[in-house]
Amino acid sequence: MKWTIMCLIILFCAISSAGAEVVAAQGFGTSENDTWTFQSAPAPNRQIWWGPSNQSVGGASAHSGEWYWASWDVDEQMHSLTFDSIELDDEYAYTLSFHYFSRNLYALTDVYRYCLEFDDGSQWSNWVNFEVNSNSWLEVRKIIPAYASHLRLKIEAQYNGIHKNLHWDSFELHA
Ligand SMILES: [Ca+2]
Repeated sequence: MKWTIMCLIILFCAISSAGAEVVAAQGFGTSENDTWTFQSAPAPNRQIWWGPSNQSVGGASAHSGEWYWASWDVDEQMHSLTFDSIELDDEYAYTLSFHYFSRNLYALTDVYRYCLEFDDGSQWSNWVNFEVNSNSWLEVRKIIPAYASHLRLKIEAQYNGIHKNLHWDSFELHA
């Protein structure tokens, strides 16, 4: 009996540690783990701040490491990060997590949202808004449904105002 329980515990630990494997990550630094590539539209711009930063922008500093993706007063143009589609193996259960920091966004006029899609298509329709004024790093954590063949992730921001920010960091897909 004792031996059976011991075996079960060892098996559980093995499964648990396998479940912590990072499949893809992006923390905007120089880590070799930052393998999850993405497209930025427009390209990073330091006048209207949009891009990696290792400095305080609007009261934030990096959630992980020294770097994060910062935005500040991006004005009328839509800004987006589109992460490369990841093909999923149906042997595994996946969880996506990342963190965001928002400040003084305004629900009626601003765009501050992310979209997850689970196919390899090109439509973006499952938009979810961030909170408008977290003033701290909040985690988004999603269990990827079993039917998903791919994971696609896009983030959008459009807001005007020198007291407004929206930042991201610590993107990780676990299997
Ligand atoms: Ca980081």
